Formats: sequence, C-alpha cells, structure tokens
Amino acid sequence: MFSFFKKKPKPVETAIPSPEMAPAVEPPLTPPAVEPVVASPAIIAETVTIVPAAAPALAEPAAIVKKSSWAERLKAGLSKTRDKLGKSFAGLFGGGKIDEDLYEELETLLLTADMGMGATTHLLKDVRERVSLKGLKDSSELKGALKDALYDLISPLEQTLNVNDKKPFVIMMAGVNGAGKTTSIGKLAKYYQSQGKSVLLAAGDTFRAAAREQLMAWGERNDVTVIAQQGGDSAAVCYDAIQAAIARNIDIVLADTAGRLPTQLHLMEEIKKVKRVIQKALPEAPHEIILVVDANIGQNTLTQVSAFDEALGLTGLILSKLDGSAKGGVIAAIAKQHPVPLRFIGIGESIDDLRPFNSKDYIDALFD
Ligand SMILES: Nc1nc2c(ncn2[C@@H]2O[C@H](COP(=O)(O)OP(=O)(O)O)[C@@H](O)[C@H]2O)c(=O)[nH]1
Ligand SMILES: [Mg+2]
Repeated sequence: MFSFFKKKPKPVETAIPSPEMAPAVEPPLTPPAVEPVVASPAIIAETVTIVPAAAPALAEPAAIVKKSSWAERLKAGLSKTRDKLGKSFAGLFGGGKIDEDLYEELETLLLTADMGMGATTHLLKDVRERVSLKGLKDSSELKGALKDALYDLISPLEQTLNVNDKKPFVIMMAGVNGAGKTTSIGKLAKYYQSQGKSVLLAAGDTFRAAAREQLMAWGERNDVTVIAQQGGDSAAVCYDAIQAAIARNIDIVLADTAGRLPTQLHLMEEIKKVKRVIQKALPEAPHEIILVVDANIGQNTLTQVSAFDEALGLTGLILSKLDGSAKGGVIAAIAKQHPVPLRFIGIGESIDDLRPFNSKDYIDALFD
C-alpha cells in the first residue's frame, strides 16, 4: 500500500469535479460564519500540512490493554453503568419475595441506566410474563428473566456489516461534533486492515483543519491512503476518494464528515448533498451510512438517530464512549424506540477499542 503524504509531502490531487459531476451542478453550501461547529473561513483556506508522526491521532493501546481480552475490556469499559446498577441489582436479586415493590425498584433502576420509558415498560411487562410463565417465586430468579428479556429486546440490533459484496464498499460517517467519527474511522481502518482489506480514507470534514490533520496523521502512520483537499467542499473530497478507490482497486472507503447538529438545517442539507454526490461517483454507494453517537448523551441519542435517519436514511450506528458513560442502557432505548443496526461499540480511545456489537457479551458485561 502507499500513502500520498508519506512519499509526496504535498497536498493530494484536489477533487475538482468535471462539469458533468454533481458538485458543479449543485453549488457548494457556504459554511455559516456564526455556527460554533464550523471553522472560520481562514482555517478553511489553510493549506494542507503534514502532521508529524509524533502527534498521535489515536492512542496506541498500552501493553496491559493488549493482554486483556475484549470481554474483559468490555466489562471494564461498562463499569460505570454496571456500578450504577450493580449494587442495586445485588439487592434486588438477593432473594426474597417477588412483589410490586420489587417491580417498582426494578423500574427505577432501568430508568436510571437510561433505558427510557418505552424500553423500561416493555422490559417490565416481559419480565412479569416470564415470572408467571415459569412460576418464579424468588427474586434471585429475576436476574435470568431480566437478562433474557433484555436479550430479546436488543439482539435484533446485532447485525454484522457485510463489506464483502461491493468493491469499493463505501462507508459514510455522520454525527454531531465530538461524537467520535474521526476516531472511529481510524479504529475501523485498522480493524478492516487486520482482516486483509485495503482501506482508503476521505477527509470529508473540511470545516475543521484539525480533523483533516487527525486523519492524515493516522493515515501516514498506518500507511493508508488519505484523500484530502484544502478547499471547503466535503462532497468533492468524497467524490475524488471514490474515484481513487476505484482506480486503485481498494476494498473499503471510509468517508469522514464534519460534525453538525440536527437543528442546523443548512448543514443537514450539506450532508444530504455529500450523500448524493457519493451516489454519483458510484451508483449504489454509500453502501453504509453510519451515525456515530456518544453514549454519554443518553436519551438525546434518540433525537439524533431520528433526525439523521430522516435526513440520510441511516443503515448503521456506532455507539462511542461507552467506557466513560453510566448510560449504557441507552441501547435498549434505541432498540425499542428507533432501531437501527448497532454495528460497532467504542469502549476507549485506543485503536483496538472498537468492535462489532454483540448483545450477549454486552448483557454479560452489564450483569455478571
Ligand atoms: N473514552 C473514549 N473516548 C473516545 C471514544 N471515541 C472517541 N473518543 C474521543 O472523543 C474525542 C472526539 O473524537 P473525534 O473522533 O475527534 O470526534 P468527531 O468530532 O466526531 O470526529 C476524542 O478525544 C476521542 O479520543 C471512545 O469510545 N471512548
Ligand atoms: Mg472529526
């Protein structure tokens, strides 16, 4: 593999679309001067620079982290959610009669873990049914019933992303600022490389120079091609990246985009345009549109999922920062209220801290 930035320390071929390409037909949307998520025009106009390899875009996993298994790290990562629930669960499942008081405590607990009203009501109903069906009498038997009910609720979200049938397979990232899009792209590039896939990155966050540099630094260190542009058009960068991927027989394109809030309607229009232009570059692309959501925002996740889904038609989710969050229950809320396949979960800043979502592992890490 090769990297433009490694061998040619100058800006990559810029993506100036030909007249028949979409960007020429659709005038670029100008980033607003007042919005906090966009860089000032001065930064947008800045020249692409090479970031020294010493500036890490992603922390390398510490030796101790490398030794522990994903299951252990998942458990450690979910410790905040588990701590919040753990003691109460221990009390709840510690033995004694199953009565209305117990169900009430359980309800409070599920709501505390950010499962939301819909999922909580659903789970309680399901647990009650299991209790009566199996004739459970003691609260110590409730844990199994709750785990089973939770599994039935969230396991439909567990759907492996199949990247094998299209080449290049184009994955487009979306989300608010700081959700973890760029970091997740770095982690995913490594993940797919380790499976023998060739990867190309599109530095589609053209609003923040730092985002482009973050991606370029990552690409340079790991010998992955990064397509970047010094101008401000995300759609053109993605178009160029797909052309490059086709020409170079690349397996997977990971397209970064700038952060935006669903309420910033002009920016939501801009990302719809990015999708349309990707479609022009490759008719069936983007094959996957992933919303990256920060687990710390809890119930607000749902607002983001529905808004981005409406704008783009989401095909997948990445839930990042589960490690820092006590709101791991939000997965149940997503499953109940707005199910979108949860492709990956992030449980740390290291390069190996992103893996496909596995509902059984997740439930075990929460309860055991
Ligand atoms: N603890 C933790 N931090 C994360 C995770 N994913 C991303 N981050 C951090 O969140 C911050 C914002 O990430 P970034 O990828 O730049 O967000 P973007 O604006 O959506 O591209 C960075 O400091 C990342 O290291 C995660 O799973 N766990
Ligand atoms: Mg970013």
